[in-house]
Amino acid sequence: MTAVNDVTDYAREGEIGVITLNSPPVNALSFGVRDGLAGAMALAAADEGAKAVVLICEGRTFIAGADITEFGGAQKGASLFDVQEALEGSSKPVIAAIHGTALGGGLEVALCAHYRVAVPSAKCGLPEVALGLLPGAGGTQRLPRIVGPQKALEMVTSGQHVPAQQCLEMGLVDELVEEGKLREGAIAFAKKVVAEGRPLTKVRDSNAKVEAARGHPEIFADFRKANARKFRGFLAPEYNIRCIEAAVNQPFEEGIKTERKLFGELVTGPQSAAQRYTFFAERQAWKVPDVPDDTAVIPVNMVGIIGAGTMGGGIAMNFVNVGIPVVLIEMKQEALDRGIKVIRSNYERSRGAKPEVTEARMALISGSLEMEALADVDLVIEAVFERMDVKKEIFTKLDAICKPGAILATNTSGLNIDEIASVTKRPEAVIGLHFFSPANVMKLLEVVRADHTSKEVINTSMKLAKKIGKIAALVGVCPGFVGNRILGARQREAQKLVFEGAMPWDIDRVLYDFGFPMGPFAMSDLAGLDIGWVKEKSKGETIRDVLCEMDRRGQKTGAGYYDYDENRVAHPSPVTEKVIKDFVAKSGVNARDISDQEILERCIYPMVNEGAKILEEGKAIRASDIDIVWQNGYGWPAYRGGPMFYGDLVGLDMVLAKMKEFQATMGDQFKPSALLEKLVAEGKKFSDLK
Ligand code: T1G
Repeated sequence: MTAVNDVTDYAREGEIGVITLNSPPVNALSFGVRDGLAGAMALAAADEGAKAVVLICEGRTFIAGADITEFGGAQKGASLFDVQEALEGSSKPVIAAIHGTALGGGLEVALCAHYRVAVPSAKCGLPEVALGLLPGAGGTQRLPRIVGPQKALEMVTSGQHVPAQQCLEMGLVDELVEEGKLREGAIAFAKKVVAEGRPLTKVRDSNAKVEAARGHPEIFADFRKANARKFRGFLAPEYNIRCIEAAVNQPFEEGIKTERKLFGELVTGPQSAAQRYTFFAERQAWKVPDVPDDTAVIPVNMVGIIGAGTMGGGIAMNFVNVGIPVVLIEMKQEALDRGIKVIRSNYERSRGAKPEVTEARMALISGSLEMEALADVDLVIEAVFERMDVKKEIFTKLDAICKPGAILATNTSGLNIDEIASVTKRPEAVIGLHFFSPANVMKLLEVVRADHTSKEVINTSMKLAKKIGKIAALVGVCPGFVGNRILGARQREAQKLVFEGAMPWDIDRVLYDFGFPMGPFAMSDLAGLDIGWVKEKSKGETIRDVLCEMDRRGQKTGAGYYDYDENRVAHPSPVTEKVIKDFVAKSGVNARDISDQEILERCIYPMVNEGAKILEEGKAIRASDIDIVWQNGYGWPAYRGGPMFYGDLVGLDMVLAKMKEFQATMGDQFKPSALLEKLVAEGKKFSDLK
């Protein structure tokens, strides 16, 4: 065995040369790995005893892509293309042995081998699109030559990790070997290739599938049309499509040039910078500096949920989905029955639902009208309506009923959890688990740390969040926590802009074009303008009051801020316009023309400023956690990173200048946060904060 470098070694087993990479955590194609591969291939080529070469990785996975941390830095070491040339151009068969996830550049390396074998648990994919990129090492030209253009389009625009069995069926791998016996299986396969004198198949030369698609531009037109809504605002999906088109319409080498040109445009652009930032931000969010990863974890084998309404039901589904039984508590039998019925219909209506799976999950749900039924659960999540007195009453009872060591959690979306905890004798067991509606769908979980919450309870909650498939961020207790607090800043300005002359549909259009799935007024119409509105008490004091008094309560009444046609499509409303103009005129405000740029700045910059205040107060660990909250809970477009990333992008000096300008003309609600002032004074960014 020869150590080529600190992450690569070369050995010979009989007549087979074996290159082994070992570069934790995921054998990413760092310059060290590239150098190692180039060096090992040279050794294998010179090794007369080696009739074939197996490329295998130690650790949890085959190469999981280019080293994302190297992007934007100076290129060092062997180029990936040279490494691929050495593999594909080898005079000896090269077999890639895949376990874990062969992703991005990793799959592109494997596609330069002459054969690929995998264990059944392996997966392959080209997920670069999730980083705002495209497979830049020949993946968009080689993949369609094996799986066909249609499947290649799906794989490069979804970034899906395709299981080994499907890869075998698509021809992406040539053989599945026994689980846990990859090395032996790969060497045996290599010996077979040598013994049978199999050809040095180069994927680049397999043109049949791309040629068959030539003259069928409808493949791409239909694909674009079918995914237009999903890809809206993102550059990378379209660039990936163009590369697959090039694979069909251009010779291989020309296609590679097209791929490199388009890759270059993406990797230097702001969208990929934002999405690469998000990749690391999502991984950082799990890390709590003062709660070491090896902090004790409380076993959670049974969960109690108080309230079987929309939130309670959705929350329950998360736990039974991973096999954790749930006890649902309600006040009345019909409410309990209704709640369980809704859960069942959610399962039955979900895509690809299997009756036996639904039954197994429903069997894990039991209901009771007695809180005492929660005596043995490991975690309770209270999900009842937002009234402090009701929450306190429940937590007082839970404190008496629940076993020692049980976690007492509240799903409140903004009430003071320290106050809730104060009615118990075990405030260290109290934590906020703020799910987002629909709780079985929305990825985000705000884990809210109260003053006395123990590190065990925090670590357990973060680990549990990962187990139920959520993206969690640890936040502190303050009104609205992180997400709703920042939403408040935006909504406040959106409402005020209407008062100053902008129309709801102008504001929605600006935020929709910015990348949000929906603007605040369309969102209000969807939720219903009459949430919290009391007809008897309504005196037309706000525009919303007036609209509700006119029975314009949103989509459900066919009219709200917008008018809705028979297909529920929203249209700017002359009725609402008149209501707003009359209301503004009556209040003596001189309406004015407001530019799209001002609308954007007035809505977004106060969000950045509020985020800075949250960091200042220590209610979030890091700026990127705030961005993770907004991307996964409030529809902030991934290709813009999040409010804090966006603040850094436009320049905190610009944000500060605008906040001061607004403060001077509109008042102290625009007062810049001290942290924002400090960072600008020091010429720093949020991303510089450690
Ligand atoms: N580069 C650098 N670091 C990486 C990495 C990568 N490609 N992938 C993972 N890490 C780090 C990650 O930050 C974390 O670090 C640790 O590894 C474990 O990751 C030319 C341009 C492989 C499915 O997009 O999807 O190839 O936080 O927590 O949940 O065409 O990581 O511990 O310090 O995510 O088990 C394409 C990205 C790159 C795959 C494992 N490849 N990685 O998931 O662990 S672009 C990808 C993943 C490219 C070429 C192009 C996942 C995983 P830390 P983890 P996991």
